[in-house]
Amino acid sequence: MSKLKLSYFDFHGGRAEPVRLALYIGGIEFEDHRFAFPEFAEVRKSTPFSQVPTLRVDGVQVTQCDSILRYAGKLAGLYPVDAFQALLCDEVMYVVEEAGVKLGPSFRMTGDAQRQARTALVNGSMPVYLAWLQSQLQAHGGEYFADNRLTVADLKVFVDVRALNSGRLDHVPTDLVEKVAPVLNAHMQRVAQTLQWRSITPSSEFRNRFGQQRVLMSSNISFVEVFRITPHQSPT
Ligand SMILES: N[C@@H](CCC(=O)N[C@@H](CS)C(=O)NCC(=O)O)C(=O)O
Repeated sequence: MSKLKLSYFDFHGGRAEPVRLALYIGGIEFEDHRFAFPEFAEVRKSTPFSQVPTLRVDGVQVTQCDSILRYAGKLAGLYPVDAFQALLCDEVMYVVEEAGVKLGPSFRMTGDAQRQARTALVNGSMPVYLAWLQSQLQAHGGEYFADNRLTVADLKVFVDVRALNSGRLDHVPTDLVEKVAPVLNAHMQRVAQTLQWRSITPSSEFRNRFGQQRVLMSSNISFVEVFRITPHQSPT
């Protein structure tokens, strides 16, 4: 099996967290290289676009979080084989990614500028994409976004909704999701339960239930870590 090294900030959110969760759920061994924010200046020098996350696969460096997430999903049995279901999965991932891109510049702002930028999103594009996600979920059975089972799309939305609810994002009301798209909060709980179940369930039983094909190997993410929410913000 390939040797994997995932590099990203040491916090439980952002663009690498769904990848960590997918690998964790699938029992795929990987080096979880986390670094503190002040170390980023040095880390970025070794990346092609001065950005993270990056994944090294047998030493070959790969960028772009959704490409990495799809790869992790394939390894973990969390990405649809069916082309149409894969399309639905990709669509959801891209919508969440685009929302993150819109939010990104506000991390480099402070004070009034940040308040204005985020308030504009809260009153503009955020409810639109949250309501769309909710309608997608409902249109495809109400439990998962694609393939009638947990996929990487669910993990991407899970991390996003958890961040919006967390209070870590100044000027984003913690009840925004509940007001605009409450079904996403129920979905978040469902995914959280899956992660909890995974943390206490022997690998063979877990694979039988979730159709995993790979043998469980050790993982360096603990359940406690998965659910810890760090206080500082991501510089996405
Ligand atoms: N298109 C890239 C975007 C990566 C990205 O913007 N990463 C952020 C952290 S979450 C970053 O490194 N920002 C620093 C910068 O752009 O200068 C991806 O999908 O991975």
